[in-house]
Amino acid sequence: MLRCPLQLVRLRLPVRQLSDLTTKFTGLGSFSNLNYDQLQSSLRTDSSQCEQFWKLIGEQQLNWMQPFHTVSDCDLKSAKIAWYLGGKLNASANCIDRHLATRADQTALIWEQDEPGNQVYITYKQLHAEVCRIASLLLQSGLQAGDTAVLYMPTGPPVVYCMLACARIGVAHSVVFAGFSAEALAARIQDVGAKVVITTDQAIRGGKTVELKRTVDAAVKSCPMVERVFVSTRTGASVPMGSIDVPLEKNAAACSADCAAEPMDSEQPLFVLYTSGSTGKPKGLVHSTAGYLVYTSLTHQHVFDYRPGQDIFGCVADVGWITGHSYVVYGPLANGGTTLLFESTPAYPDVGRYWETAERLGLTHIYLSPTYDLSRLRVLGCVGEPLNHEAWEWYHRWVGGGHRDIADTWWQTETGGVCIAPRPSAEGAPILPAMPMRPFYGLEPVLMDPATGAEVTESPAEGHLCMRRPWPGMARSIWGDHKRFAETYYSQFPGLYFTGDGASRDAQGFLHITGRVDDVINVTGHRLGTAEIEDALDSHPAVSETAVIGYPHKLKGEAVYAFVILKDGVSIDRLGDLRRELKRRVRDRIAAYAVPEKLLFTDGLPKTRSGKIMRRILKRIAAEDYDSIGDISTLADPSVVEALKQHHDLYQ
Ligand code: 6R9
Repeated sequence: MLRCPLQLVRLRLPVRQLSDLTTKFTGLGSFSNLNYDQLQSSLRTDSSQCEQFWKLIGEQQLNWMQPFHTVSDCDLKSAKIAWYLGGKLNASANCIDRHLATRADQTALIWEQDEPGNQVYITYKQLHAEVCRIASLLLQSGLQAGDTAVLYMPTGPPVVYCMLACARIGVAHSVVFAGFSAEALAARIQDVGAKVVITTDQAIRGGKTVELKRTVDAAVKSCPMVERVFVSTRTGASVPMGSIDVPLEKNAAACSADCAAEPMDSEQPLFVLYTSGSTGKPKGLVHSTAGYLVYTSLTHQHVFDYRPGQDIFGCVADVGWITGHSYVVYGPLANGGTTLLFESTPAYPDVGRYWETAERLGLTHIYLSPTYDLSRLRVLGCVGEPLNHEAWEWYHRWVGGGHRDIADTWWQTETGGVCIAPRPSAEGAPILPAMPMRPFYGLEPVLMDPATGAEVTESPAEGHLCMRRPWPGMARSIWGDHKRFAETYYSQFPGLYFTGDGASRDAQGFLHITGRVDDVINVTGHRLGTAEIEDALDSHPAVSETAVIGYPHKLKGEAVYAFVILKDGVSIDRLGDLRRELKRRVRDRIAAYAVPEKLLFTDGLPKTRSGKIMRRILKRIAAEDYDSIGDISTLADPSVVEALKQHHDLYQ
């Protein structure tokens, strides 16, 4: 396990030092000569300046088929968000066609296959042809603007072709992470009403094959709206092909490599992406065409100081998550960049994979979730400080050679792109360890006191993180449920977007994220709602009640702990089997990463007299932080706590 850091000492990643960079805008009217602090204060104090700023940015970032007449029409009190009204554009043309005059032969995609050393380079010209062929095929199959298609595919060129092909003809894509079970996939296909599903015969990850087509077959059995399943070839293994199944590449090859990019309204949904919330049903967040593309391209450029034509951007996220959408596909390609498609895992064939890949491909940027590095850090025994701080030091020292910038970026599926990050910064301003620090241009984070509902204005302070001003990249709705959208994000603190995270602000005003304040947990960077897992467990006939929490885990960041009360009369002899059955149920209903690491059978849960489960107490028990359990006298039955502690200790 010591191998990885020792290798790293020898590595010389060509990551550019950013301290000399200027973050000033060029050609942006009166904003051109302002540095970060000046620009932020002018945008914060003057709404018309903000409007003017986003107008110039909108005009500058994208190619418009018809110019917009209204910059924004937002009212956060009523969850109304709209940008660049009257404008028409096409996301696929902005990511491909507009670069062809100058970048036709530049590499757009580098596909880093599962087996190291098999990288494939795809130019903008090739990307254009492949996207057009698939778009033509989708049109032939009867898809039209306004429809939705579900993509259940591994990270690789075909999924990018399909995303951009959908965008080209005005079809909203909904990429479902290829680790989700058939049931979870079916629920998403049904919710979004997809007529078309695109998948892959098999995926290859970490040396193992994953049966994607078979999972789709199981899912579409309960999805009568699906008329066509396109199957892309990755391994070429023979997979069952039914009457609605069509091989993707074979049929696309016969289609035209020229397919017009349709002019779409700015607010036309570009994609729907499902994410977990604090209730059981995943939310399909809807992102727009214009605002999303403006924001992801701008943040990609400024947060990472990306220089097209020179830099190779290595975001190792799976395309099935928002990070993959914004910083593998849309941001880098809108900027005419070269972007990495990483098919493998951080630990295959060994834990040095990221760094070996970075060196072999000459990446200038690497963007990843720190969980895995945290694990190595702990194996190295560098414990003793708060986790985030350690991870930062680790990167800084081993990866950054002690002098390269590390950008801790905070954002969410809902925010579309990075909202808080050390860059852009006032020139020469330091980057502090382990905090995202500064809001992006035009954003105004505020801390709210959950008890009083009032803004916390002093510093240093802690509170619930909200955003006061709208920005173009924010989600527009939850697919099919705008009421839920308004209630989830815009009702707790009227007039503000509520993130669901807690944050602290230091004396200098820099922000640090303290974690979720709702029932969402983060397992190896995958977002999960505890209620989703509870629903899966509760569906078992032997289960009476469950409570699921997240607890700190040295490899996964957080892991799932399920407390389970069985129905009366369940034989104690069945406990071993039940434990297996319950884990299996979570795997089948959601995904392998959602399976509880710990599952404790208990006779009672700590509840208030009104019947509310005190999750705070369960979290303390899971973390064995018994001293801070606090006052339990308000519980309906305080003796439950002692019993749970004993059970937990025995279970270890
Ligand atoms: C992009 C993405 C969002 C949740 C978010 C927060 C956590 C994201 C973070 C961070 C601490 C950071 N999160 N960035 N926590 N520091 N820099 O991850 O989107 O999957 O929707 O997750 O992730 O809790 O609310 P998503």
